[in-house]
Amino acid sequence: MKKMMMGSLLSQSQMVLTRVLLLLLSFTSMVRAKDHFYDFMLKETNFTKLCITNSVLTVNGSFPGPTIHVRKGNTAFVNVHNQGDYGVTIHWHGVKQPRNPWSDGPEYITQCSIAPGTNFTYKVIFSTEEGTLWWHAHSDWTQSTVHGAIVILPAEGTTYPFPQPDEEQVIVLGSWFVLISP
Ligand SMILES: [Cu+2]
Repeated sequence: MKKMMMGSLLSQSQMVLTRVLLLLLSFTSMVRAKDHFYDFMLKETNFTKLCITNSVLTVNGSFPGPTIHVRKGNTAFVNVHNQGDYGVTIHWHGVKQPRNPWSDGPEYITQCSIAPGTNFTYKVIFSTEEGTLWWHAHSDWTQSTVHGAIVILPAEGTTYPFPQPDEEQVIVLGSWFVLISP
């Protein structure tokens, strides 16, 4: 009897262990190679350009902000942490995102702004896009400093419809606003 109880206890613990292992395996297979994860920290940062220092809203302290690198058919999860003073959203310019408008980003059209001290994770689905697009804040003047490039390479195993360039360089053009007192 005691032997049987020991045996059933052992098989129960083996079953629990097997379930835990299966759960871990299913979790790791859910994190696909096609998924990319970014953290965007929105915060005020001092920048000096044209001999003038301004405190401007930036992503991860850089201006322009970080470049997102994906392949056609990939998905990017971008967790935006708003450590600034104003509500803000991020728009993924030119990304069609079929049946996923909730991550498009226009403030008060598809979502409320991300309030200071809170965060929001965008699920950015790249379906047919290829080439270089950009992302930008979609809240009043914030887009003047909160923006960056999105580089979308062809799907794995395919190429652009032109010869491979010797080199690629991302250039982001932006404005630097200066307040001039009368
Ligand atoms: Cu736009």
